[in-house]
Amino acid sequence: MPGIRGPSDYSQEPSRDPCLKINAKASPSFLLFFASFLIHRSAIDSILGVMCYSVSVTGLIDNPTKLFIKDIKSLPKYNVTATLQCAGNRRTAMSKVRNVRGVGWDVSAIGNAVWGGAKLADVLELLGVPKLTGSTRLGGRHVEFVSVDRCKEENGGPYKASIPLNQATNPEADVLLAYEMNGEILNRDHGYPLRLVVPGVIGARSVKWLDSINVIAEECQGFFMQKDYKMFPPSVNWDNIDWSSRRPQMDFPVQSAICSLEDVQMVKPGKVSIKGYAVSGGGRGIERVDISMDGGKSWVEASRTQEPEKDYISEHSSSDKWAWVLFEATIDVSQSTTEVIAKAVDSAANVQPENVESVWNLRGVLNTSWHRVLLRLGHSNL
Ligand SMILES: Nc1nc2c(c(=O)[nH]1)N[C@H]1C(S)=C(S)[C@@H](COP(=O)(O)O)O[C@H]1N2
Ligand SMILES: [Mo]
Repeated sequence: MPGIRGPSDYSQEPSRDPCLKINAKASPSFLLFFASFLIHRSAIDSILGVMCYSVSVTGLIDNPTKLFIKDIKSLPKYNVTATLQCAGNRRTAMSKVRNVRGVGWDVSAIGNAVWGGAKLADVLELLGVPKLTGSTRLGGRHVEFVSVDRCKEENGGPYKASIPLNQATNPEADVLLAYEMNGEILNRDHGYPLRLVVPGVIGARSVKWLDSINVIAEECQGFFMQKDYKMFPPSVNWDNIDWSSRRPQMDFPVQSAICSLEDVQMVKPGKVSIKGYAVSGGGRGIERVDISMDGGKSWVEASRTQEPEKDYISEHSSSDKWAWVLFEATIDVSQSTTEVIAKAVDSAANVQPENVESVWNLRGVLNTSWHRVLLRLGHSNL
């Protein structure tokens, strides 16, 4: 799979917290990227842990309280199929234009799963905050999620993020306090025992290992909201950056990537199958994916594909609201073909930008430029 170039024991990944045992294997197939994590934790561990665990809900609400997993599980359970995408997905291609800071992700800092849990809107309603509320009586307008993991960017404090209260209390936004992933208990890598899942929004806001939920007046002042994950124009550099001039990135833009070919890929002239994913943020589904072999002068439309027995790209018209769409096209590679390009269009007719230069930014986030894979022609008798 392109983007997973390191060994599957993750020894070349960023350093891990000691609590996180290696319990995952990289899948040989990108389609199974998220679905293939293996749970090695014992059942007893999970039962004991989950009985003691609670999340405190505090701040500008009338009834601050502590919620246990049983309280959260007593609310209606929803299964939401949603793609989590790191804002740094496809950063490596951006760093080829000019240096950027951040983990060198290729096209695989993304995954799709069925998340099971309670809707945050139901949890807040249980505590007296009605659905579709913009502001509480005490002036709360944002909901902050604080985790148990400590990070150096917060000077040893916890990882945290917030979303607006009107999104948190909107049942249609499908924001979940998730305790399951793909029908299994959430594993530690993905936030056991409880994580936030904010569909359609960059992964950084889906806080894992929840410790507390605070209803606050202003958006969260944490590092990853205020000093990271903001979209700057190409003119901003580390000398003239003013973090306070931009708002935290929330929804992600329309994105697609070819996953069946390496960049650069040796191919023989003839029929070549192109497969990949396309997804857009903010609840916008994918309208279509176009493929070009002549630098964008002409395009053919790819078709949607579906993994057998997966319900996320069903016939249902809204199944791609939060989930990726897998696409496939067969192209005819001739001696003159040098590059294959994919670009997606979302339901609001937003299109991926043509060049990475136009979206370059110093943190290397949101590289949604046309995905280009270089081909190197081999001979049929090789
Ligand atoms: N507590 C906590 N939550 C977190 C993070 C973190 O470092 N700590 N990383 C965030 C980022 S940047 C991303 S992209 C997603 C990744 O989710 P995953 O590990 O389930 O793929 O988790 C988010 N939630
Ligand atoms: Mo991320």
